[in-house]
Amino acid sequence: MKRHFYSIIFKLLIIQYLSVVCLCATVDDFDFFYFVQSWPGSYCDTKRSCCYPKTGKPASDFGIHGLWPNYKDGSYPSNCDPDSVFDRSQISDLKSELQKSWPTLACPSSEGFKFWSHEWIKHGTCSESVFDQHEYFEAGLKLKEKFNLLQILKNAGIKPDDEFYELESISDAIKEATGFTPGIQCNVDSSRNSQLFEIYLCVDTSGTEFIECPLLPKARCDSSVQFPKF
Ligand code: U2P
Repeated sequence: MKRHFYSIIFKLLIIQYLSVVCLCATVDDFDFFYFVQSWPGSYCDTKRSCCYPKTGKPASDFGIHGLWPNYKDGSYPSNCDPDSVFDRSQISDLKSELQKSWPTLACPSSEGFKFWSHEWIKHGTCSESVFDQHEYFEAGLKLKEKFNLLQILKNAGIKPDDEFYELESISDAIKEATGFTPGIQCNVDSSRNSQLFEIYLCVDTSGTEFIECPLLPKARCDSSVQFPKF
């Protein structure tokens, strides 16, 4: 009788353990998000150039590139749900905000749905434990509103005026204003100048709170970088 009792308790403990493991596996399927914003001037003045969206030239401001689930070891999941389709009707209420804050500069000129579809399918589907498609784009828009990166840089005397600025002073200005160390990526313009291209901030797995990055992307920037006009 006693043996039977212990066997039931043992089985219950196993079931409880397995349910905790399964829950963790579905909730914690990545470690943090990179929230990445691009400078349009640096996208456009490269050899490849760019195409303004059908709505016209975007504002002279950083635009969202993506909200990317990442692992602490630097790798990242992608294209996580082969059954997920991008449904543009689900974000029709966000369309004008997305066109303003998450614009596309890829050619040929478009409304933006192709870019948003790519970001959802490649990255968003890896955060389906947190966000559905609408919530994913809404989260990106809300994160952008929390910090005005361009204003932060301007306040530190760093302006998109084709001048060169120390990479360290760009990073320090953002750290000072946001409390978090940014990742900075550069690209090169058609004259091979290293220029400020993308700013990475990290966000917790709920997709709402900025955090210190567990890992910064490796900067491929010169120590002094150009901040092109746009
Ligand atoms: O850096 C070039 C492209 O690689 C993808 N990328 C990079 C780092 C990372 O942590 N996650 C990631 O996805 C981006 O691809 P995209 O989303 O543009 O297809 C980035 O542009």
